[in-house]
Amino acid sequence: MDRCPPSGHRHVQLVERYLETQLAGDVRGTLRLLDEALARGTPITELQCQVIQAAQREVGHLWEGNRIGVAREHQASAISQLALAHLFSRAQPEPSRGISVAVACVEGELHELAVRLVADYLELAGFTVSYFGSNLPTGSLVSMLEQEPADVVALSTTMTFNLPALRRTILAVRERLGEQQPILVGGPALADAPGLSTELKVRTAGSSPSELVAGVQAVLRERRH
Ligand code: B12
Repeated sequence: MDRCPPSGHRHVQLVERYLETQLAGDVRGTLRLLDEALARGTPITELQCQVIQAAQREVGHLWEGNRIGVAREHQASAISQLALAHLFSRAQPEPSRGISVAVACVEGELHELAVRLVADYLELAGFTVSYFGSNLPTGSLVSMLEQEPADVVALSTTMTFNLPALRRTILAVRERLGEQQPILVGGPALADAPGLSTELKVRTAGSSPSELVAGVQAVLRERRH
């Protein structure tokens, strides 16, 4: 499966055109760009990872530098959300691995696109994904997992100020579902908490499709030992 190189990759021009149409608020133009790339044989994971994810990071830089306002960022991100759904509907998932993964942002975390991508990557790689989106109250997650257990729980945290919520969620899941429940954590905030995974006995994983799949496999292997 493809890795997700941060820069200097072969889709630089496509990222520029995607950004341009996205920032112009041109929904159909953005989807057309993706369809044209698909018709040229570009793999869907490359479009998700090396085009849409790369463009979103650039949107962040523009926003941070006050070169676009909040309304433009919201519009651009909404277009990327639609673009991901568009690609998902065209993708052919790998055969089922018979492994279920519950995917959610911790309580208070609003960065849904990150966790949407995680869910899409895993689903297309053959995992059975239950996707719970952003800002999931901890109690609701735990009740849901009691009703519908998942082989792996994958939790996303973008903002550093949501790390206490991540900690609470891990502790609540372990309390109600047992110490053996495999938990995978990820998202930009984890870079600010290097000791957290060892302390709470969870596993972190990177952001590319291959790193995510390897993360789920590793956390399941660890449970068996
Ligand atoms: C869009 C956006 C928003 C939107 C989100 C809308 C949506 N539907 O998702 C909204 C407007 C809600 C928002 C709000 C805020 N945001 Co914002 N946002 C962004 C932006 C521009 C893009 C995010 C995105 O889509 N990234 C693309 C995703 C796909 O990439 P990713 O996050 O790296 O995800 C990958 C990995 O992290 C990993 N991963 C993620 N989760 C998991 C989980 C597991 C288990 C694993 C293994 C891996 C994994 O895999 C993912 C897929 O490959 C970023 C810029 C950026 N650099 O990302 C800022 C950014 C993250 N936001 C930022 C800020 C400051 C905020 C606000 C505080 C702003 C405010 N003042 O209100 C709030 C906080 C809201 C909250 N409580 O969570 C800062 C954070 C800086 C920091 N670290 O402190 C950033 C970096 C912008 C910036 N450069 O300043 N934001």
